[in-house]
Amino acid sequence: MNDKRTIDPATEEMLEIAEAAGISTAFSRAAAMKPCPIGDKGACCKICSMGPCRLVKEGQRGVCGATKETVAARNFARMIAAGAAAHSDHGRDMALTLLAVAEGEAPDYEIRDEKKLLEVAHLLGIETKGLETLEIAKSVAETALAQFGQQKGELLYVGRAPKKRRKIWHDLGIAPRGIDREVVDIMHRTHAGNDQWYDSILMAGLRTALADGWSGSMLSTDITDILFGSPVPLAAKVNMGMLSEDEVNIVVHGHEPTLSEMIVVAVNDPEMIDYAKSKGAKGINLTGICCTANETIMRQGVPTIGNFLSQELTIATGAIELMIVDIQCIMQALVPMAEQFHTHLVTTSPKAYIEGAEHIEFNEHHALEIAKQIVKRGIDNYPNRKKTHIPNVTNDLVAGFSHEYINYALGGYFRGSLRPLNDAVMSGRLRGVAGVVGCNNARTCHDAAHDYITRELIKNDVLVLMTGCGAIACAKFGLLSPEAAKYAGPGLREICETIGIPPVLHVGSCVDNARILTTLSQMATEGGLGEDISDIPGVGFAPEWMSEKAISIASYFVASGVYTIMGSDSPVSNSPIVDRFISADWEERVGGKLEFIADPEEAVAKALKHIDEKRKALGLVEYDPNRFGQSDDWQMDLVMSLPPEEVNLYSYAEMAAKAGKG
Ligand code: BF8
Repeated sequence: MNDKRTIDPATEEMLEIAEAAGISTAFSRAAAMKPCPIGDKGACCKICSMGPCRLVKEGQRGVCGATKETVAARNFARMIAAGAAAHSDHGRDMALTLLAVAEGEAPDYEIRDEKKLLEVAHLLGIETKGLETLEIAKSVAETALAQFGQQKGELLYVGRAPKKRRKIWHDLGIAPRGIDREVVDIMHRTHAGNDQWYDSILMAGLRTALADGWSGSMLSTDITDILFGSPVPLAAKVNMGMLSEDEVNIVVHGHEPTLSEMIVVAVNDPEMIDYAKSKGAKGINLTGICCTANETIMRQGVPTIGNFLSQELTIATGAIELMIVDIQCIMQALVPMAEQFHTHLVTTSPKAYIEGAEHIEFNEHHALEIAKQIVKRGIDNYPNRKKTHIPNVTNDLVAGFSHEYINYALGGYFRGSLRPLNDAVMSGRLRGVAGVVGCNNARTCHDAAHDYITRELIKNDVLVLMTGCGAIACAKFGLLSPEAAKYAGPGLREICETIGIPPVLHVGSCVDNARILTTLSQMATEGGLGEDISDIPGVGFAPEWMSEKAISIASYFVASGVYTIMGSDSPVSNSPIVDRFISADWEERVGGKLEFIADPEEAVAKALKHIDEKRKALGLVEYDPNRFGQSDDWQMDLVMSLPPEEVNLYSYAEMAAKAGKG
């Protein structure tokens, strides 16, 4: 669909500069190294030393006799387990931080959202009467931590799913028992000589994914909100133009807000700012990359300068004094890139060292002290800055749509409710809803599929919720600002203009996909759209996915009843039986299905068809793009009739003259 390597002008500009200087990037390395044609189809088994076995011929079996179905299913299930482990371990660390705060061992943090603390305590079945805030926090942290080690029964947050959905999970035996237990179950099950039926391997995979979505990630989001505040919409900026020419540029990259929130405090410390000035800078400019950026933009308005595939190229600006990383999605290539410039790279997590980077271990007990020590590294590096090239590219967005805020926006403070959202879908003002999430992938044009799919969805009156690098991608093209309502279909546009929201809502980081589950669950129980998530006219997309976390997310969406489309060819295509199993068979059992569709146009067509079929099954009116948008607002009607590129060209007087109102 797109021969370019990126549609982001800042990334394009920096890519040209890097290539002119002969610097290797993910883009050039992807071009130089084709993906393994055996591994990319799930045909390679390397779980024992008799292999690796490559099952490329019809009817071929591995040395142990494993079929291509077993091999493809094992590979896929292990991707789910790795993704679930990453998300959930992040959740565990959030719970440990909450415990440290409750026990007075993390003095630099506090409980910022007491209301959410009480809600979460209630959801976890904790009696709060007569307890002080920190006592409740301790109980919440301990109960959350116990969910990781729970051995039997089912996880408490399973109770947050609609009743019908829970019954499906119980009947199929896939209600998750314990977060760690489900990850270990997959690793054991897929060891050589164990579970050798693709069906049971993949159903266990769904149970593990559910442990991630409905517990590990959901607890992570909840506890993050308790500690750092539930996001509310705020105006912010995105892309590399937010780097500063005359301040110390410090970048936070990774995932855990425990670190980045403390860096925010450190860079605003007057002592630190004075220190920066003593080195010749005008101040300190903090920006973010990847999901740490999503966390800090939605709570603090810290600008985002890039997503996964532009991380290396931000360093090529020559303007970054310090890049601080914690966990996940951090390219090892940052080290050789930083060596070409003056950027100092600091790793901070005991789980994520990178050879060649300085390691300053972060812990919540001495958080601010360590954060200042790290920030000082950046300030000390400012005098080493040489020639810079900062692309003059920025865009505006509104970030911070927690599910609580979506409730509030639609129903008000006292009657926060998704009723208006359900009504809009029922009346056909909205055709449906979609979650568009996930990464960038060097095998496909950077940001292009996110942009295309999201534009097509909103044009067709589908409200889009976004997280992760996808949200950053669409923010770069203005789709996360209220002005983007002009790209929306007439029904969605009216809603956006009435409430003042963008047609694409930024709901957070990848862990925050749990917010989408919560919203869907609430829509299902609100009434009018069936009784289960699988009844809702909705779809999920991960158009440019690359990480194992994305496979876990997609699988928990499917297990929750959502038709989910991932970009790229199928990683299990070596077995048409397994390919069919994760689509048709999963749909028959759990109501959601997973398809890998590399062509974004085909993906959108299938998604809209699915939404229309769900509308029909619910007995809703057929979607008609001409039914809405005929308000008496002449300005709106006129703007609607203009091509998008002309919308901002006219003054009020010119508009009035055009409409005969002058
Ligand atoms: O967790 S979207 S590239 S940054 S995996 Fe990573 Fe993918 Fe970005 Fe966040 Ni999610």
